[in-house]
Amino acid sequence: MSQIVSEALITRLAEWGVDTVFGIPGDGINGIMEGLRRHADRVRFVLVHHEEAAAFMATAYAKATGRLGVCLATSGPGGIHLLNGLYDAKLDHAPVLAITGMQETSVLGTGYQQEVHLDRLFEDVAEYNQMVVNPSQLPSLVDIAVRTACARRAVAHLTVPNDIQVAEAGTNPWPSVAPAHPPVTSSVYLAPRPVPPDDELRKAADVLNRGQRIAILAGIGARDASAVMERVADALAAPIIKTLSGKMVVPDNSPYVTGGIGLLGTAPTADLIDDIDTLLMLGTNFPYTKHLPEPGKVAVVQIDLDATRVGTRLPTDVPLVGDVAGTLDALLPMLTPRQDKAHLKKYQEKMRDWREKMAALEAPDRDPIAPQYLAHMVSEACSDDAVLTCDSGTIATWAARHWEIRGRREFYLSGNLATMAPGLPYAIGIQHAYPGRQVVAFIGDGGFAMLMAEFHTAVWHGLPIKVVINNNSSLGQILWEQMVLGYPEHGVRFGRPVADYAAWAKAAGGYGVRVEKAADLPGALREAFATDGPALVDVAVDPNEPPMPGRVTYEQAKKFATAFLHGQPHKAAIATTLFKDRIQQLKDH
Ligand SMILES: Cc1ncc(C[n+]2csc(CCOP(=O)(O)OP(=O)(O)O)c2C)c(N)n1
Ligand SMILES: [Mg+2]
Repeated sequence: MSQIVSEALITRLAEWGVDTVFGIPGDGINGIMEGLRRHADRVRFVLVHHEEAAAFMATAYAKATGRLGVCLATSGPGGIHLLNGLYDAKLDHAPVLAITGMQETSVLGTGYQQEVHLDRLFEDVAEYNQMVVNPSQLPSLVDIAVRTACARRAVAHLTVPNDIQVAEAGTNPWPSVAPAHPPVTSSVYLAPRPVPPDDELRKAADVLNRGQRIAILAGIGARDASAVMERVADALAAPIIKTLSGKMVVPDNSPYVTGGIGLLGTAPTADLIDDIDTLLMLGTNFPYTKHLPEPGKVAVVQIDLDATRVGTRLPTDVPLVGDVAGTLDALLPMLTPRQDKAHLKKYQEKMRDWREKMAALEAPDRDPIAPQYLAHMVSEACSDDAVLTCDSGTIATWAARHWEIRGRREFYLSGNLATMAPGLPYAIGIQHAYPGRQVVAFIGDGGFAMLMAEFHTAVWHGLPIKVVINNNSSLGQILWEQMVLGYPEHGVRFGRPVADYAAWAKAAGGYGVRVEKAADLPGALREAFATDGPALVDVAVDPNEPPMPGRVTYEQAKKFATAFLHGQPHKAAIATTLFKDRIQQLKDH
């Protein structure tokens, strides 16, 4: 039996090392599904419930493994559903290939059923974006698409019309008129690991050696550089600040770490940013420039693999384009180790205070359950090599501050798109990549409700993910954002009756439990985490617990008060929470 084009597509992906494709079939990709069926021994198809989730799974797979993630959707609506997940990949630089179907070539342009020109729709999201119109374009277009996705750490998109999918592989139905021949290509890609030349390193070393009060700002681009980064921090007596996406790059209990930056960051980081004269930026494109030092106030050395990112956020004195670990290895011997560690010690003291303050907020005796306590207990329940996935929302603040990076733990969320709902599909994608590892989704009730059907996906694929819902019955993050603008909350609390997510977990064939009392939480988590299959713990937390910035500004407090004056509902409960924290803080001093 001769091969169809879809087989050429799938077997070439297998040659690239692709073993998993997440997606949903449809009449626009029946040929591709046949290709997958014929080669199921090499590439497994993971059926899911929503294409958006398939794209999130491919993105998480790519983020966690560093290898290509692949998702598949039918023509028209299926492809449209992929978009949000693909933008997540684009903005967080995850290499992802999206494959979609297209109407038969004979009807294109006739307004045929489901005729959506996905190649045009994906123009903005995809770095490489092609419709296959001739069988002889494969496998070359697969090679170019995959290589582009890997090299640019971006989204590539191939859309294949129905008739081409089932045409005989390698044939060309048309007479060739130009002196052209399809190129014969290879399924090869080698990641560059550049290290800047000595004279550039020397310039960076000079700036760093001159610095009196230095900080390191590390992003996810520094994830393989953790050991050498700590040695550099030691030599320069420089505390390390971590972006949220870069939370996993250095353990939270490292003596150098001052935790996160920005609204969900720590007070010591905010103080440090005000204090420094020199900033060493490593593998980060942290976008909230308001939380960085005033432009021109500090000397900046920035190391990034991507030349387009160096100098993007702050005026940069010494740009270094290179692999972060390799560049730091080469830079370290040029640095003069400090004898005076006072600057570092000052922030180690501040971090001791901050950790005590966070521990006080994790108090188990609060009722309703404090989200900080929940995040802390999840951290306690997780193994030292657990992977935590998280959603956008207040949930990200709780995870940033109260879920500890230690051992080989990893942490993933939608960093730059900051979309709701990736946590659950991320966990599924990562559990596929690492079957033996503990993978926990710590997510909001709003985010969970968006893609909750994927819990069922986890059950029938036998993926033992654990899902913990920080259930405040609201779009908590937005509630607090509205108040910080001085506006009373509006349209952010979910109505009654409260949905029973534990019942849904059970109905989907998994384990589910609802927790409403703090005393029940440790046992419930222990039992759920000990379950062989997928388990869900739905925890009712205090909806009136604000994710306070590390350092509250006068302006923020004033706006909060304005919202109160203008009719903020639940004033009493919110005031009690704020007041309780204040008392706790006073007690600490
Ligand atoms: C797809 C999408 N819609 C809306 C938003 C705006 N948004 C950001 S966080 C948030 C609330 C999320 O609610 P939930 O998942 O319950 O988390 P919580 O903030 O309550 O912890 C919203 C609506 C978004 N980021 N993404
Ligand atoms: Mg919520």
